[in-house]
Amino acid sequence: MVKQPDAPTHKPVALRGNYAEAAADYTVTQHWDRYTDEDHAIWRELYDRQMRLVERYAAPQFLAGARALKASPDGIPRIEDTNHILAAATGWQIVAVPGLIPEEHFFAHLAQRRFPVTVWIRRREELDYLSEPDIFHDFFGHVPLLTDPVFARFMQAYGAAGPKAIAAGGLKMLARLYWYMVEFGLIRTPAGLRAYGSGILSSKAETVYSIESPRPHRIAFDLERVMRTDYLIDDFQQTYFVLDSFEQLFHAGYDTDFGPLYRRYADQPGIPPDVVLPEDTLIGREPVHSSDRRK
Ligand code: HBI
Ligand code: FE
Repeated sequence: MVKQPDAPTHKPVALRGNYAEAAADYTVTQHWDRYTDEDHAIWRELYDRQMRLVERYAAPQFLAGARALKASPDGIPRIEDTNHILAAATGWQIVAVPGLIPEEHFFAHLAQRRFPVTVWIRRREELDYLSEPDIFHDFFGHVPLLTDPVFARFMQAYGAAGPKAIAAGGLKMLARLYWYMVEFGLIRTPAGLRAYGSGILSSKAETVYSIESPRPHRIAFDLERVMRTDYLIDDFQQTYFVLDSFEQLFHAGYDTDFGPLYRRYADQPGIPPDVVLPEDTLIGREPVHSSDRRK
């Protein structure tokens, strides 16, 4: 028997969702009444253990958002129930999708302040890790920060940057920005380093690892550095980039013309994910005091 070749993209060969009933923009009906008792039990288990961890490890803006959403301790949330809270906070909406959707559609939703949330939930054997986003990752991990006005504006600007990146051959570089700053971002707070990335905060083990472990590099955010750095999709990150504030991320994303960056770096090999460069500013794990924030 021959070994199946690797998929040509970073996406799994076969996606799990049911795309047959999706509309042209890839949205679907959630069909909340079709979730089983086991589906809701898996949600509760994930929710309980993760809520306890984020109290200690998550950025205050994430926690505030999770509380404002009353993010469904009893079972899988109904997507429509959240939309009036999000709409009042930042004008965002969430829409149901079957799973990963093509980049151009993903960008179009974000640019219109709609966050695509996968409808299915992982199986019990996959409680700790799965390679595709499910509703726990998308809803618990991503939606709370959409209540933060500054982060929400960054997400919209990110979506709006998509078509130009595709046209300029810069998709890989733009995707790195999402990976490091939306999925795996850390932020400095007066109480110490905290996580806000959804890939971190929807994972029990990586929530602790990202903040406590001495192993990964933690490097002060620099837009160009992030957009040049390759990433690992199936292991804990070897490098996390650290923000001073969401304003810093918003301004980097919004005020920068990515065109020259794409032209300079799109055809160059990426910086390996475990490398520290001489110009990097390393961030320690100790609490940050306001007097030494910008050394
Ligand atoms: N689709 N549902 C969904 N969720 C994602 O996070 C996602 C996607 N499609 C494309 C994509 N992410 C990435 O390629 C972009 O961040 C670049
Ligand atoms: Fe995600």
